[in-house]
Amino acid sequence: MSFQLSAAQITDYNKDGYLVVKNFLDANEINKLQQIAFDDGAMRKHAFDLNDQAGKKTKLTLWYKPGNDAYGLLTRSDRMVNGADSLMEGESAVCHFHSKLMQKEPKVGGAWEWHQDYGYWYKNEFLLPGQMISIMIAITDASKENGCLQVIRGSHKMGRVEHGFAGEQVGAAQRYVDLALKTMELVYVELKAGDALFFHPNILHRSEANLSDNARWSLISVYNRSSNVPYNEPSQSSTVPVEPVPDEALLKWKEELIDDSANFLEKEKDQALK
Ligand SMILES: O=C(O)CCC(=O)C(=O)O
Repeated sequence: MSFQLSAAQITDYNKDGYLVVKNFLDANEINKLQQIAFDDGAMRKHAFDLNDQAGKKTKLTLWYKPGNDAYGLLTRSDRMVNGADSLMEGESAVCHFHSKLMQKEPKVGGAWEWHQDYGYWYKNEFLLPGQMISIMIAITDASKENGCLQVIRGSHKMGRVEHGFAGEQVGAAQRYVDLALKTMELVYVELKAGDALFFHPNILHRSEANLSDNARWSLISVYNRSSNVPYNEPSQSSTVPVEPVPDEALLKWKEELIDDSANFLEKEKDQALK
């Protein structure tokens, strides 16, 4: 039987704006993903740096079309697609907006300023944030020391907060972050490699620079419902239904290497970073 979130997990997500699923990938799956990711020429070729406010660089590679490579097979796996389907509002087909390989290198990996992902996607003119979701897979352990994600529990219920620019990133109005922190809990989401974090587009989150000796890598896949059409987004992927594959595909299928057919985002020619 394929992966299903429990009613209690769905209730927690709706209450908190995020949900951690431990051991979402088993040891063999995460080993395989690590081996591929750490030595992936296409990921390196298409990686770009994003400066935080302090000028520290955080490296990422972003693509739109999930294929038959290891990342695509994971993104299209029943457990990811069913998980997204159970947590997003609405009923139309689950589509893949984009995925990012986040490469926060030891000592140099920059911070992410406080923001809601919908602070970016609002500008793409998606109208229904509840019909979107991000799933982060920890490829390495993520801890306080190497700059794990921090969330403000329940802040997705505030709705969209005003965003301005913060370095090359988009940042939420600090006044609203400060007010949220008066009553809502700040949570450091520490993850083990293979754990998954589901998070709502309106949850306020950030991460600190990685000043440790250990890299922090993760894959973040974003899903959208086919009926939530963006009116200012050049990529077409977010309204194309995902073709799901069984969870076993990542280990058992003969996968291809990711290549340019994934439709990588090139920072120079595209301003919409997320
Ligand atoms: O992984 C991180 O450190 C931050 C990522 C993030 O905030 C995002 O992708 O929206």
